[in-house]
Amino acid sequence: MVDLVNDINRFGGVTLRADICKILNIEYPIFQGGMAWVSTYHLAAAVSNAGGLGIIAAGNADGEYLRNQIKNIKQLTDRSFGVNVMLMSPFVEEVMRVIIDERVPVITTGAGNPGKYIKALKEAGIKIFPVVPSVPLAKRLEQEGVDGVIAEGTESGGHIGELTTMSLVPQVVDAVNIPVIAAGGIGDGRGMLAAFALGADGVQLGTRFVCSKECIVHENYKHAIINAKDRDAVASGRRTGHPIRCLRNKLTRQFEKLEETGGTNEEMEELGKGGLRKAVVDGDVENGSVMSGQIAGLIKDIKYCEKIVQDLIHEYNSNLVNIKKF
Ligand code: TUI
Repeated sequence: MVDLVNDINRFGGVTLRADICKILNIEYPIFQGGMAWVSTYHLAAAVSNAGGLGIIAAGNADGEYLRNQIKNIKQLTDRSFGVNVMLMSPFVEEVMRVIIDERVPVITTGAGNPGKYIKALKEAGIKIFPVVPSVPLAKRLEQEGVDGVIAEGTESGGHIGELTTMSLVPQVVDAVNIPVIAAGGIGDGRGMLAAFALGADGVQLGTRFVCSKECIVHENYKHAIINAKDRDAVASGRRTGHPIRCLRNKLTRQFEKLEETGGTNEEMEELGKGGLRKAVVDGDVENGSVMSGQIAGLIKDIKYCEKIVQDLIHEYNSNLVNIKKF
């Protein structure tokens, strides 16, 4: 049974909504996106300590890397935290074993269907929140027993689906009876409020948390986001079936050229190889993959996670009272 809270809906009636804070033992319904190479224990611990759900990304790393990350986060926080599993990783099986072994409280998944791992995770008492880019996958995973879904719109950074957050979230909310977390294009309290207006029970933010003091990405990466304008986060490789949204640079222009000249999927893959590491670790924001959501243009500063979370809540509440009634 999920915990429910009463909410007065727009017709004056009572709507039952999931209380994600109670379910996950967190203070605010704010997830930090699990971003490969970016979401290390430093960032995740800071977000959890600020009252949100900090999430370590396993990315393409192996089980030993993840075990070490989990050990470190446990030194920095007593609060709940999560791990994001990138389902295309060659190490997914061992990563799942470490998650079960270490009794991680909650996992999120991305870039695939986590169906075959659900039973073992549930038996270990681990809560599962997969990212879904569509209604059918949300419904299917609800039937398979996940605890909630993250409806992620194409505004997000990194690997993306087709639908926008505005279209996807209310359709998923209507299709399932489990908590829905909205992701994609949310960077401040107004975005959070909009997500709740669409029926979401929580929000997930990635790009906003990249520009935090605690995030370990190279300073060049953070400044590339801060300097980005509204149309600078572009999607490459839609034709391959695995589109990736990054800030426009030499690499995205090479992708564009390859797409125009009919390059193969293998050529696209080869071009992208190692690109995220190049940007995150080396700070090469011209030749690397500077994964970022469309909301980059809104982000203008580097703040502590505590401040990011507090500002979100303050902006949410102040905008809530300013919204016009008809
Ligand atoms: O996973 C993400 N975003 C990511 S993963 C990633 S890792 C990486 N990629 C390239 C180079 C280096 C590292 C970067 N960004 N977001 C969650 C997400 N999941 N977006 C879309 C999906 C998704 C897509 C299809 C989820 C499920 C799905 O299901 C297909 C199926 O099998 O039914």
